[in-house]
Amino acid sequence: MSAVLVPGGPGWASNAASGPFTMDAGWGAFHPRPSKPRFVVPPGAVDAHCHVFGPGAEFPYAPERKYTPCDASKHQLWALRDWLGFERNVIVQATCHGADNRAVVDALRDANGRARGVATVKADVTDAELRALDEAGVRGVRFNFVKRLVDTTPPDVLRGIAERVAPLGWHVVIYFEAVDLPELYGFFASLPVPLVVDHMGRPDVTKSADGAEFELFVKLMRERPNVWSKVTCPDRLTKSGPPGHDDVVPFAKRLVEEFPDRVLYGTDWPHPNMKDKVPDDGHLVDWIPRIATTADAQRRLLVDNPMRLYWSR
Ligand code: 0GY
Repeated sequence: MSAVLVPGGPGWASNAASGPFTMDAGWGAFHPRPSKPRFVVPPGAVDAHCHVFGPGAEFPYAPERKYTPCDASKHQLWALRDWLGFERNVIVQATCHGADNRAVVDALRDANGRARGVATVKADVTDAELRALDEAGVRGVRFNFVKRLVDTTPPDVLRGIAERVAPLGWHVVIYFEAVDLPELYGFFASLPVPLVVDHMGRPDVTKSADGAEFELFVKLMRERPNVWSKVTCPDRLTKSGPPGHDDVVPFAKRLVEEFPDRVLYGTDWPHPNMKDKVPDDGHLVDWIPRIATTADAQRRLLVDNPMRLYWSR
C-alpha cells in the first residue's frame, strides 16, 4: 500500500516539470511545508479557486502558454485539501494548459464528486464536448483579460462562448486587472450569464477600499445581482505582506459584508507566478476570519455559496 501523501511529508514538494518540459527559471514552486491552520473551517468547506498543473508527462502544457510551472498534481491537491480542512475543491483551468482541459477533467473524475471545474474553451468547441465537460463536473468557463497571461480574444468571440454555455446553466469566471475595468464594464454587464470575478478584480490595495477604483467594482456587483466575487489572493495583492496581508483586508471584508451571498474563498494553490513570494497555505486559511468575522459569514463564504453555485446538481 502506498503511503498517505501529506503536505510537507515525503513526495509532497515539487520543483520541476515532467515530460519534455523544463520549469521556468525562477519559478516559485508551492510551499514545501505549509503550516496547519489555526482557523478551523466549517464542515463542508470548499476551496473554490485552485489549479492543477500537469503533470507535464501526462497532461502536456499548451504550446501557447506564457509560463512553464512546476508540476502540481491532483494527488497533491487532495493532500492539501485534507491538511487545510476543506472537503471540496473548485479547480480552475490554468492558462498554462490553454484550452486543453484534460488535466482538470482527470482530476474531477478522480474526486468522486468532491470537485467541480471551470474550463477554458475556444469558439469551435462542439456541443458534445461541452456536454462531456458538464458530465465531468465543469460548471463554468474562464475568460482571461490579464495581458501577461493570454493573447487577446475578441469580445464577440467571448460573447458567442457565453451564449453557448448559458443553456447548460454555467457561469463565466472573469480575470482582469482593476485598471482595465472601466473599458470592460459594459461588456461584462452585457453577458447573458452569471459572472464570477477572480481576486476581487485585482484592486490596487495602495488605494482606498472606498475610493473610486474599487467603488466601480462594487457598483458592478450592486447593479448586477448575478455577479459574484472571489475574495482571494491576498498574497498576490498585498504590499504590506504576509502573514497578515493587512492592506487587503478592507477590500475583502467590504465585499463579504455587502454581498454575503455572492462571495467565494479559495487558496489559489499552487500559486502561479508568485515566484519568490509563494505563500504558506495555512496562513491563507488563517486570514479567513479577518474578512468573514462571524460564524454565519464564514459558513456562507465557505459552504453555502460555493455549494449553491457548483453543487446544485
Ligand atoms: C491565478 C492567477 C494567475 C494565473 C492564472 O491561469 C493562470 O495562469 O490564473 C496569475 O498569474 O495572476 O488565479 O491563478
